[in-house]
This record gives sequence, structure tokens and C-alpha cells, in this order.
Amino acid sequence: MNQFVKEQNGVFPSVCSLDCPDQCGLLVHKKDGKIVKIQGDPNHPVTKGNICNKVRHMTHRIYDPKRLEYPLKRVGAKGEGKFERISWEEAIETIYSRWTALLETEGPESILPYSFYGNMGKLNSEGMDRRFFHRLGASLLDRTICSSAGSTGYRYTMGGSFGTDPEETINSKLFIFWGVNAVSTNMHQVAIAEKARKNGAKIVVIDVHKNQTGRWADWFIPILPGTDGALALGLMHILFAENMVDKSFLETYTVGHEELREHVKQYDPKNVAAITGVPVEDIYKLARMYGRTSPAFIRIGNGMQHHDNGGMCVRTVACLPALTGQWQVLGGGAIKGNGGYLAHNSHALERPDLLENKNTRVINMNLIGKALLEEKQPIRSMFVYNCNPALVAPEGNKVREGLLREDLFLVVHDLFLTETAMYADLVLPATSSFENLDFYASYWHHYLQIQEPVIEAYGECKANTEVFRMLAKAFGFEEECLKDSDEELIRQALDCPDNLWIEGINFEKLVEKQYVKANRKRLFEAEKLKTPSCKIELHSKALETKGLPGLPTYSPLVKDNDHPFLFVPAPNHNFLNSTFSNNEKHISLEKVARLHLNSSDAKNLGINDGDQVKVWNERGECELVASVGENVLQGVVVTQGLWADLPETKYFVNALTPDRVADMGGGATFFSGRVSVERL
Ligand SMILES: Nc1nc2c(c(=O)[nH]1)N[C@H]1C(S)=C(S)[C@@H](COP(=O)(O)OP(=O)(O)OC[C@H]3O[C@@H](n4cnc5c(=O)[nH]c(N)nc54)[C@H](O)[C@@H]3O)O[C@H]1N2
Ligand SMILES: Nc1nc2c(c(=O)[nH]1)N[C@H]1C(S)=C(S)[C@@H](COP(=O)(O)OP(=O)(O)OC[C@H]3O[C@@H](n4cnc5c(=O)[nH]c(N)nc54)[C@H](O)[C@@H]3O)O[C@H]1N2
Ligand code: SF4
Ligand SMILES: [Mo]
Repeated sequence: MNQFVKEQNGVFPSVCSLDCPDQCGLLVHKKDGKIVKIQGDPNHPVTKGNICNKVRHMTHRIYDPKRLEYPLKRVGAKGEGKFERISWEEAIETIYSRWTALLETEGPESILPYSFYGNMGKLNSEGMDRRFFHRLGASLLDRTICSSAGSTGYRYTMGGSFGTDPEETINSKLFIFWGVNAVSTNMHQVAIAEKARKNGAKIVVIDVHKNQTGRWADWFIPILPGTDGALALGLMHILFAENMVDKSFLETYTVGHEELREHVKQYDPKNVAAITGVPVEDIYKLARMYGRTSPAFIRIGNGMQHHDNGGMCVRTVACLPALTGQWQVLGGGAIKGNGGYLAHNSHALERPDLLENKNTRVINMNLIGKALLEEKQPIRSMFVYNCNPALVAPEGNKVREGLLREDLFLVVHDLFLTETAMYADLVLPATSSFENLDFYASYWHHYLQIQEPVIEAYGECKANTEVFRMLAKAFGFEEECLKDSDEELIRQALDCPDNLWIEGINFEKLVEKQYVKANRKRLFEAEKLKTPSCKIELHSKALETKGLPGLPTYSPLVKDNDHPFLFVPAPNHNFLNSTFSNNEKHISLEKVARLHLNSSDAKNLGINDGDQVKVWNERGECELVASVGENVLQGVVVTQGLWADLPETKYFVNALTPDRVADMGGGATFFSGRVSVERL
């Protein structure tokens, strides 16, 4: 047993395992073997002792009486939610015999793993699971639901997930929070900006919704959904026209700046205003503010990329710091994601070489509804972990129809009986991250961190790595790598000669220090960019070979249907995706699910603040509480939160979202759907 687990009382270091850029260092307080309090680590250079409300109330989730304690098998009809306790032996034996039969009759690709980052720990999200499913030969999953479109777009410009070190932004004089609800989703970037503000920095927020982040800004700029690319091109038009570009930077570090200068002439601010809903004067004001302030920093959020044109929008915004040479200024530049700096040896951890059939089919997780209903080469079994697709995937009614299929053998491994688990044939109880050994790499700050277990496994819960080791054993797989311990997995992952940023960071060092910063030189001082030209690609030949415009270009959203409102169902403050949406404490903080609509739209529809409204399209419907005002533009409605299926509410927003894929990376288009609204 690990030393922290043995201690019944005390304070122990830990990491937040949630899918959040801040990846806080935590201190866990134990009394009589149980966690009684969680606080931010005051010594952690980014956390600085502050954590969000969600995790301050985490003990309510870890010890929630609804938490799963032992394996269950279905005894009622599919989806009815009637289960009976079974042993782990029976659970593993059932999976083994069902899958062995499938391997013989339909082949391994009839089995699909379905997972995301409910736990960001590398071993438990992309470790032993990958090895096992590769060895089994199961279908591959393309994990596209979160930032795939935007990361791909950013990569075409910058070569990978490399941006500014957020700690440097303390020096910035201008912050543009663009399509990011940072007060809720990246609170430590907000804390840094708040400090910089005391030194005179200005804070601009560009969003479709004046939420808590918009209200905190010095200047809030409302924009129509899916039009950020046009705004960025309008800014470039002015930056070139008024000579606010850094010529020497453009010549040294970019390709395509001359073509771009010609190309953006067509994005006249008047046209851009008509597309974006941002007044012409504001476009000029913003361009001049950005062109004349240094250091200027842009935080690019996920909001602008959950759209049909999301990849190109992010690629376009990511060109702005190159025009002004801000990448070379301490505190300037941009962050979309910074995962590149902390990249581990994924080949060693995931062992794709174990997959014999290199043509194994790949299923885009955003299309899981369609895939489950497909009759040709059907998915006969799905193993879900770290994810709750019945609530979070688009075209939710299609997903649930698929999960209800009588001939689908569904296994769900989770801490709770989630909406997805309700459809399961077998439910396996998962440990929380506080019960596991794992290592963590933030996709925003530059610290690698370790989590050593601080409490014993709850009930009969098991970690993901352990479940896949058990399955490998049941199948009689002999490869040593399927028997590796968690510590061995960490050692293999950190042995990564390809990534100099983490050179010298190993298991011992992490155990000793708890968090270790990447050996990071500043961009352009160290390695060359990983684009084909090794420069910032304002013009991208690689994009042209994909049939997309090589220069940043605005294209409107796909026509969804004829409903009058664009529907933006974003995350909320007190849940993390659907995590916490089933915990009483967090529900009580959030209260109800609201639909924000413009007062003139509300007036036309006879809707008053506080009315119950039905929101619907041909895909489905939900019922929300109207919040009427000026927080959204006309023609746009916004709701927040992925709410659990609670009794007496109909908050299932993904019943309405489209499963079209975005222009790049197979990304999700949650915010590009249209709906009608009526008073109930
Ligand atoms: N409290 C909390 N924190 C979270 C999460 C959570 O659920 N709750 N989820 C975590 C995860 S997985 C992720 S990916 C991140 C996401 O966090 P963010 O990067 O902040 O992304 P979103 O919250 O999806 O959307 C950000 C903002 O984009 C706006 N938006 C929507 N469409 C557009 C558009 O076309 N243009 C512009 N300019 N704005 C638009 C929305 O109104 C929203 O305010 O947060 C993580 N952190
Ligand atoms: N409408 C709409 N839909 C969205 C979004 C949106 O903005 N709007 N955002 C999208 C985005 S960005 C994302 S990232 C996805 C996220 O969607 P999901 O990845 O489904 O995230 P969660 O809903 O938090 O569910 C994670 C699940 O993992 C479980 N879990 C946690 N730790 C472990 C563990 O160690 N082992 C196992 N086996 N299970 C564990 C949790 O209990 C929880 O049930 O949702 C997407 N869906
Ligand atoms: S959810 Fe984010 S802000 Fe909250 S404790 Fe975890 S990493 Fe920190
Ligand atoms: Mo996400």
C-alpha cells in the first residue's frame, strides 16, 4: 500500500484530474482515512492556492451515496435501469465470453471502445486501455468531441499545440479572450489577467453571450456565432492598410504574408460588420488597439471552434500575432492549447504496434449515434469509460436509440450510474483519481505532475488500468506490456527522446517534486516550428491539398434548417461537462437551466423572463427557463450546462445538436444548430 494511503490523517499533495486547462495542484486533507477537504496548493506556481467551486465541493462527489461500489448486471429491460450486484469474476467472465463469441462470428472490429477525458490522467485515459484494445483488434475511436477542429486549424498555422507560456502573460497589456468563458473554464488565466490589469492591462472579451466572462471585461464585443473568422480577417485588413504589421517578423518567420495582404483587401470592415454583427467603428477600434498595444495576448477558446467552420476560424485568429510580431514579445502571442510542450512518448504508452490489422476501421466519436444505428458491419459491443455519450454526444436522441439496441452488448465503467450506464448490460465501478497512481500534463500551463493515491479504493472500485490488465489476463494475452504496473507505464511514457521540452523529467523527479516545469525556451528561440515550412504558415499548401483554401478564408455556417434561432448550448460554471450534474451540491449551486434570449425576440414570441419555454427542432426538444435581456444578439439563444436526466426536468440539450462534422479534424459542431422557441 502506498504511504499516503496508509496515513489515516494528514495533508497530501494531489492533482485535479478534471478536463480543465488549469490542472491545479491540490492539497487533500484526510481524517480517519477519508478526504474531508480539498484546497489549492499554495506553493503551486500557477494554482497559487486557488481552486474552483466545483472541486472545493469535490468531497460531495467522492462520497456521494449514489456512487457505484460493485459491479452490476442488467436484470430489467434495456434502459430500464434495473441491475443486480455481481462479482468482478462474473463481470470479467461475462465480457470474456461475449467478446470471444463476437471475435469468432463477426471479428474484433464489431467491438468499439468509447472514451474521453473524464479523468485526464495519462495512464487512465490513454494507457493500458489502448494497449488492450490494440491487442484485441477492436475498432478505433477518433476522439474528436472537444477541441479537434480548433487544434487542427491551429496546427495548420503554428505546426502544433504550441503557444505562449501563460505565466508570461502577467506582462501583457492587452488580453483578448476570444470564444472562451474563462471565468468558468480557465480561472487561473483570469487571475493572471486580473493582476496584469492592475498594471494597466485592458481586457477584451469576444463572445456570443455576455456571461460572467463578458461582464468581467473592460470591453465586451458581442458577435454572431460562427463569424469569428470574418472578424479576424477584417482586423487583418486594417492592420495591413494602416501599416500596423511587423514587416521584419513577417519576412523572417512566416510564409505567405504578401499573398495575405492582397487577399484581405476583400474583407472590408463594412462587409465584416454585416457578417459579424460587430459595428464598423468597433472593428477599427479593436484593430487599432491590437495593432498598437504590446504585449498583446489572445486566449483562443473552444466556443468558436464548435462550429461548421471552426477549424478555419481558429486558424485565422491564430494568424493575428504573426502580423504584429507579438510572438516575440514577452507576454504576447496566443494560446489555443499548449499540449505540445508536455508531449510524452505516446507510442510507448499506447503501443499501436500491437494492432495487427493496420486497416482497422476508425469511428468518429461525434457520429456515434449514426454508427450505432448502422446495419452494415454493425457495432455489436461498446465499452464506455471516462465518458458519458448518452448526455454529451450530439444528436442525442439518435445516440440513445442506438444504445437501446437489443443486440448491443454495452459495458460502462464509471463512478456513477450515468445516463449512458442506464443502458448498460454490465456496469463496472471506477475509482476516483484520488485512489490511483497517474501522471498529468496540462494543455495550458507547462507543468508535468504526479498523483499518488491518497485514499483506498472505494468499495470494490477499480482503476481503468487495472480493469484492462484483468481483461488482458482473461483473454490469455501473453505480451509483457499488458502486465506492466502503473509505475512502469509512467517510466515508459516519460522516456521520450523526441521531446526535448521534458528531457530529464522522470518518475523519481516527479515523486520528489510533485510538479516539474517543461524545459521551455520561448517559441522561436528554440526549435523550428513543426509546419512543413518550419515557419508560421499564413499560406498553407497542406490545406490546399485537403481541398480547403490555403489562405485564411471566411465561410458561413452550413444551413442547418429553417428554424429562426442559432442555438448555443455551452458548458456552465458549476459542472464540468456532465460531471457534477448528478451531485446534489453542484445542482443546488447551479439551480436551473436557462435559455438566454434577446428581449426583442422574447417580445415577438410573447415570452417573459422566468417563463418555461420549449426549444425544439426536427432532432428533438428540451424545456428551459427563459432569461430575457440583452446578453445575446437577436436571432441567437444560449443555454449553459450538460444537465443530468433529473426527475421532472427536460434539460437534455444535446437532443437538439447536429452531428455534422466541422471543416477540420472531424470536430463537433455543437453550436451550429438552429431551433425554434415557444412559451409553454
Ligand atoms: N466550469 C467548467 N469548466 C470547464 C468545463 C465545464 O463544463 N465547466 N469544460 C471543460 C472543457 S472539456 C472544455 S473543452 C473547456 C471549454 O471551455 P471554453 O474554451 O471556454 O469553451 P466553451 O465554454 O465551450 O465556449 C466558450 C464561449 O464561447 C462562446 N461561443 C459560442 N459560439 C461562439 C462563436 O461562434 N464565437 C465566439 N466568439 N464565441 C462563441 C460561448 O458563449 C462561451 O461563452 O472548458 C473546460 N472547463
Ligand atoms: N451541448 C454540448 N455538448 C458538449 C459540449 C458542449 O459544450 N455543449 N462539450 C463537449 C466537450 S468539449 C467535451 S470534452 C465532452 C465531454 O464529455 P465527457 O467526456 O463525457 O465528460 P463528462 O460528461 O464529464 O463525463 C466523464 C465521465 O467519466 C467518468 N470518470 C471520471 N473519472 C473516471 C475514471 O477514472 N474512470 C472511469 N472509467 N470513468 C471516469 C465520470 O464519472 C463521468 O461520468 O462533451 C462535449 N459535449
Ligand atoms: S476544475 Fe480546473 S480550476 Fe477547478 S480545481 Fe480542477 S483544474 Fe483547478
Ligand atoms: Mo472539452
